[in-house]
Amino acid sequence: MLSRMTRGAFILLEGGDRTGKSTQCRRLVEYLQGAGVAAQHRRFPGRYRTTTIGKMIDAYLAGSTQLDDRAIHLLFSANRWEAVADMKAALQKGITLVVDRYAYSGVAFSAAKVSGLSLHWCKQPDIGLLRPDLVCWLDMPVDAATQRGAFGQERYERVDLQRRVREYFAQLREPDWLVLDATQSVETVHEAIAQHAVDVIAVCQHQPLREDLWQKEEEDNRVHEQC
Ligand code: NYM
Ligand code: MG
Repeated sequence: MLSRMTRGAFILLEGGDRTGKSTQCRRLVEYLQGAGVAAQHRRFPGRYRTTTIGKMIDAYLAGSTQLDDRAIHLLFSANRWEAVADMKAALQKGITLVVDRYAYSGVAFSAAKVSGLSLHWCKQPDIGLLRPDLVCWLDMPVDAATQRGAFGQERYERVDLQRRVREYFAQLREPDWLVLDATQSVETVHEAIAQHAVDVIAVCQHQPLREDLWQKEEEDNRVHEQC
């Protein structure tokens, strides 16, 4: 009998700093594995930090190097592009990827800087990347996030910037995002994410991978410009 290959789902958790993304990613991977679903945790710039690009990002975030805002933006994007082959291979093997941050963080953080990079400019290098099957936005007021442990130690962990990051996430939000009140308990947030994740895993297992992040929007813009 021919067995049909099934693919894993690309589940993304996004949000500002200290909103609980890492905790929720770990909880979700544990839950899925416990339910017999092959699942792995990935994070940006995280796991891909071992690359030359990843190390440049690390040095920048730690404050030990300075870079032009555009240059660091492109490095974050390049760090996603260099991970695509590995992510696709895992998904095609049937492994569900639970990913901590992605291109939405890339755009929201760069656009939030005082240098005023436009949303449009920031999106360009990530157009055509793998598109997540589910985006969970862990949202909470910045004042509550800053009260959580160790806030302020890294570049970008400033209240004014985080407020603008939150506004940009709101602008990037698409209708199918799962928006979560991240001030709720770990368990409450986890249950909502887990329920949606299970549904999405079932729905997308026979669908092709989507390699068209922000592509439709870009094409619509072009048509609009030609009119
Ligand atoms: N960050 C993360 C960006 O500025 N652009 C990106 O593309 C990504 C993926 O890195 N403050 C920022 C957001 C965070 C910082 O991430 C480090 P984390 O998940 O807080 O370690
Ligand atoms: Mg952080």
